[in-house]
Amino acid sequence: MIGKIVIANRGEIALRILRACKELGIKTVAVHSSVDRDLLHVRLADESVCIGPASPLESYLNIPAVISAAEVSDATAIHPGYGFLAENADFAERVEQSGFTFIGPSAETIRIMGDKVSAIKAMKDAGVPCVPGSDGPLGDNDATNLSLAREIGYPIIIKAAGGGGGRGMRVVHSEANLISSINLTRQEAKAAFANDMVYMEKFLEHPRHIEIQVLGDGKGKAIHLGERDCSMQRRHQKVLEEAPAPGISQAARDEIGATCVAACERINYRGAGTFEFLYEDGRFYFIEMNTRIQVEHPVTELVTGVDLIKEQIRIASGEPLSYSQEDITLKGHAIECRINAEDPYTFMPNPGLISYYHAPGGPGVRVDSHIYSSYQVPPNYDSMIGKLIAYGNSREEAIERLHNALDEIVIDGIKTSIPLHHDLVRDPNFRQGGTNIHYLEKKLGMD
Ligand code: MV4
Repeated sequence: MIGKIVIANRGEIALRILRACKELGIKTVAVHSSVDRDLLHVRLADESVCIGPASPLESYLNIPAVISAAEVSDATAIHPGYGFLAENADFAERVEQSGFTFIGPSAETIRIMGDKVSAIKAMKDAGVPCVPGSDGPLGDNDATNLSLAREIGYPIIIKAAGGGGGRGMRVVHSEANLISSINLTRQEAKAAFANDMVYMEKFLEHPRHIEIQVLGDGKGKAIHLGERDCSMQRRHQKVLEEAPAPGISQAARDEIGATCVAACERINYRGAGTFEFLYEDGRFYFIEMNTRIQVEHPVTELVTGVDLIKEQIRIASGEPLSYSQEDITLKGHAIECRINAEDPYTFMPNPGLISYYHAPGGPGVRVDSHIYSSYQVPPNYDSMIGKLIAYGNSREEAIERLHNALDEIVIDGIKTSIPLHHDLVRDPNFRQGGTNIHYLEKKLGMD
């Protein structure tokens, strides 16, 4: 087993990784920016190294600084968390070249999934259902592109191969706008991602966003841990996630899960991963694969009983998976609210001093957060300051526990998204379950 891990992240996920390391008896090194000296995990880690100033480019994204911290502390592995360097193939490569273990997939896998055209090709070849589309990059022959779009049928969507997560895409409703939209998306993609490759898909108008969690051992064995419904979002920022997804039958879960497992086994996938699907009219359509641990991983942990961070570390240590597919059964229901330091309705970031914090509790309540009374939320990073996760034997019980926990939690001094969550848990359409990706923006009057 790995002996000492550099936690190359901050905030709640750094604390989550630290807790997993402590359970496994692994020593920890916190690397942090100058404004992050007082983070909870920095205080709790065995060692800490300041790797640069507040600016993320000079600290958490500074590859030589992170690798140097591993060298000076004599660590053996690096956990990237999510965001920052987590899906940077060059980082994974340099970590391994420097003699450390990258806790995640191979650099090659990260590179394939980072290019959405090659990710879709790999998954289509492995039998994963994809959105009808161009089956590869668009060329520059206008007549060919026009006839392709006509075959697929409008509306269609043009996406950048280097994009993902909502960046670099454009919907086209009629033939008149196709060529200009392709050209515009190509130009933007070239500027934003230094890659002007674009592709075409049928635009699905009212899908849900459902994703499958997988674990692979890197030696041809993989399992899935069911799905999460992440449809409650605004401007591509997830607001609330749940597992399992309302209305998905065990047969449908088994089928799409087995398809994802077969794809992972075929590419010798190593570590934790997520297959993102659009789900519409009872069918799954693959759009992207994430090669990291995700923010919303706790809902899967609560319904499966699997500690995903400990599994990531075991896999990186070369151990076999702790579970076979038959060991994975879903029990109960879990819902996560992302708590951001922001105005609940304008979503404007609102960093500052947390003058007082009181944590909620009781059966089925989990809080993944690094905040404490007198913690100063810095303005330099993502505004998420924690996650409140409720578990129950049924979805109804999870909602009631979430509602009580939202009543109990107190975060004074800054604005947070808690009032929005309070509104959502009482929303009849949310309580019904199965709302699509447009629901929240419609509710908030954004269109
Ligand atoms: C789509 C789509 C409809 N049809 N692709 C947005 C984020 C990126 N991961 C893919 N996205 C979408 N791709 C086709 N063919 C609608 C979206 C989309 C979306 C997807 C997931 C969650 C939220 C979303 C919000 C707007 C659009």
